[in-house]
Amino acid sequence: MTIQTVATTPFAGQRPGTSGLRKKVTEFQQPGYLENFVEAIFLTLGDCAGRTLVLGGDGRYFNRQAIQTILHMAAAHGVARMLVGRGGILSTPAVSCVIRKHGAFGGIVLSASHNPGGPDGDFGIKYNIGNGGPAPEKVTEAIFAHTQTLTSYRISDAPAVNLDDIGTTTLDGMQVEVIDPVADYAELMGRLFDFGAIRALFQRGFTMKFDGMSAVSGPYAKAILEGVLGAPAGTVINGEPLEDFGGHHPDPNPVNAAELIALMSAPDAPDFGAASDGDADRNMIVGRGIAVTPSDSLAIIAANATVAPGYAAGIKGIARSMPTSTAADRVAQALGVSCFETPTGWKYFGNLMDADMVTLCGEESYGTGSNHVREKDGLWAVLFWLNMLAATGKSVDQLVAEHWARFGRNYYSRHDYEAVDAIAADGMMAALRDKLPKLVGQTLGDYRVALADDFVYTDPVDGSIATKQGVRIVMLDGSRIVFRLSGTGTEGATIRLYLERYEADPARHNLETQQALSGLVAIADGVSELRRRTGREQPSVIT
Ligand code: VG1
Ligand code: CO
Repeated sequence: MTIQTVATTPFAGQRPGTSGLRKKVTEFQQPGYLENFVEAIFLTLGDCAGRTLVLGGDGRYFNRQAIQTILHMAAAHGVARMLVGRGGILSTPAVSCVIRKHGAFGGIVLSASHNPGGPDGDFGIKYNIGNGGPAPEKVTEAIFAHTQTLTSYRISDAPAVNLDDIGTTTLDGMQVEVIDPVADYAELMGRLFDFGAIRALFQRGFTMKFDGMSAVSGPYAKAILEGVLGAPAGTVINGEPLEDFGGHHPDPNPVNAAELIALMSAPDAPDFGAASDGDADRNMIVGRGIAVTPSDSLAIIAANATVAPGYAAGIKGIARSMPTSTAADRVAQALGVSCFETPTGWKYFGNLMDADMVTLCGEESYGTGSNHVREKDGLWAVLFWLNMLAATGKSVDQLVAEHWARFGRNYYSRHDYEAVDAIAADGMMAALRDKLPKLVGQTLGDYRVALADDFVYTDPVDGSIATKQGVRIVMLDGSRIVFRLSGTGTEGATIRLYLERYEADPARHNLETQQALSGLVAIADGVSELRRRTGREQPSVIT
């Protein structure tokens, strides 16, 4: 044995946020920083003898180095077996899939997801539990508590493990199995969707572009779309994972995926466009000249779910994060199934899926998924859309227009104010919370306030309670304004303002979104004093 015990002191600020610990790469490069957090994970897990863990990341800068550190610490903590993606690569949904398929005890995902990468970018780490999903708050809080008190970490000083060839080696008695990062995931997709119908669609000349944004979805999309489904070579663009994402900001929205949006608006646009994020759990769906909002995408998938073989028996229920539009609620009602409203972050969906209360889940932040794994899943959503297009013979814009005609349209937008002064942002939220009791019954612009609160969630399965999950102002007609502070940013504070307005009348389904929401935007600024308090005239990003 070559296990070293290294003395260390706690770092402040290692509390996991919405989706794990995310910091600047430079912060992670401090000696002991990553090691402390990983030690805290192992202290939380306890005895690891006989256990299997899964390990992989989105390939961003620092990924390879972090994988080696974690392997050497896992060996020092007596883990029996580690399943690692070749080259240290595994998308977030693939980690979830591999944990479940191989009955692993849990897994570690290295990603800062949609945050930029490279030496000056961000890095992240999170722990997933045995159901394949992000650790619930009681686990992340236990990890955080350990980060504040630990005094040493344990690590093997054996040489680095070869990660580039599939096969099994040992590291201080621990088995390291390097696996194909795509195989298990691709096999699962083949069981959920009608690959025959999608293959036939491509054979008929259907055209598509999938933008991997030089992040981890590329290898998955190439293997499945161009490989298994026979889409022409070149269907996947920016398909090589790069350590700095080729300078892309791998967040699939119309602002960051401008290249794809331009392609889809050109006269010779392909039939279908899609993009994914850094760790491949997000998706953007684009038709000719139309980007589908993630909230609508969830609702449309729910309404058409039975076209996919994996969902032919119908869905049990839907869950959406609180700020996500209520479009899915209308579908759930029509289907006679339950719809749950959870706090932001995929970890809140896990219990509902484990208890078989919901099949589909979604977030307005370009996240959609189902109980096939316990993470949101970008390529899964793209395949679902392909399956719908193949089964109905309709175009994206036709499916969207017909959905609105049947259920009405939920105009929806999110305004982000990034890297705002943290004290100003906290001050704004505190002042808003103080105002809430007085808002109910007031008339604001064209609206009457029906409900104003700070969202509290009681998990229906284990009764755990999450407080302060976002200030919401709900109008009598169901229109909503929601304010939250981001839990994934690494600079100052990011204020997210979510806006929603329902329109039943098909004659008014083609308004420009920002125009349709301008009344709510004015009310939001009036109530929060956002502009005055932050000194920002405009959001940094509108999606
Ligand atoms: C954001 C999104 C949230 C998502 C989270 C992780 O969190 O709003 O819906 O679950 O990112 O997504 P926040 O706290 O910054 O609003 V990912 O693709 O970065 O794992
Ligand atoms: Co992501």
